[in-house]
Amino acid sequence: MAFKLPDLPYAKDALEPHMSARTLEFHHGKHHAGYVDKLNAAIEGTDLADKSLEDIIRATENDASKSGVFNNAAQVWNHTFFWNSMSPNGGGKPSGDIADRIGQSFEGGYDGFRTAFADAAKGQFGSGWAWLVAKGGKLEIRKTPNAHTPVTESGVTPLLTLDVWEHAYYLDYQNKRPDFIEAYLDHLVNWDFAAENLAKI
Ligand code: MN3
Repeated sequence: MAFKLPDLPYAKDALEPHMSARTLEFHHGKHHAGYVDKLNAAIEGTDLADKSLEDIIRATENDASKSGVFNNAAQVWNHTFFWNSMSPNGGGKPSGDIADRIGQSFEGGYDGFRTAFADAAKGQFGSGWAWLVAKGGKLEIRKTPNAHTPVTESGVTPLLTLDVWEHAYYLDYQNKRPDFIEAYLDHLVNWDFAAENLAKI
């Protein structure tokens, strides 16, 4: 069964002015759609065709002969997770259980989290992703290059992500990745989604 491009969880202009409808037209409608199409073409007629997206990602991560499948499958997963990591009502500090966990996990509490997340997002050289993940009851930060994803890391549950490929911010912020990261943290980050992911563990 072929994978489908999921709808955005909000209108294309719902994240303006922090992320433009034009960015989402390209990023969701062209980039994410392209990963879905290439994944479907790559797995058609193979023994991966009836596997879940997560199983395809895990099965191909360390197989150089399947890097095309891995890259497209992981990018499909990462982008769907990224759209849900943002909300028109997002941004700012979390509350409730996730706020408590951040307080327990990062020196300096929310400010410590914010610095660590922004540093990971800024420090990812070239294309990649910054993540908030849960591991063994604590929250941690990850950065991953290109399509790589903590989905394959044992005992780790992704809670939030930020796409730091240039295609995520170039139309709105040009080369100013730090401004994009600030906008995500101040206005877009979806703590309700992070809380849902944490509650499923
Ligand atoms: Mn992207």
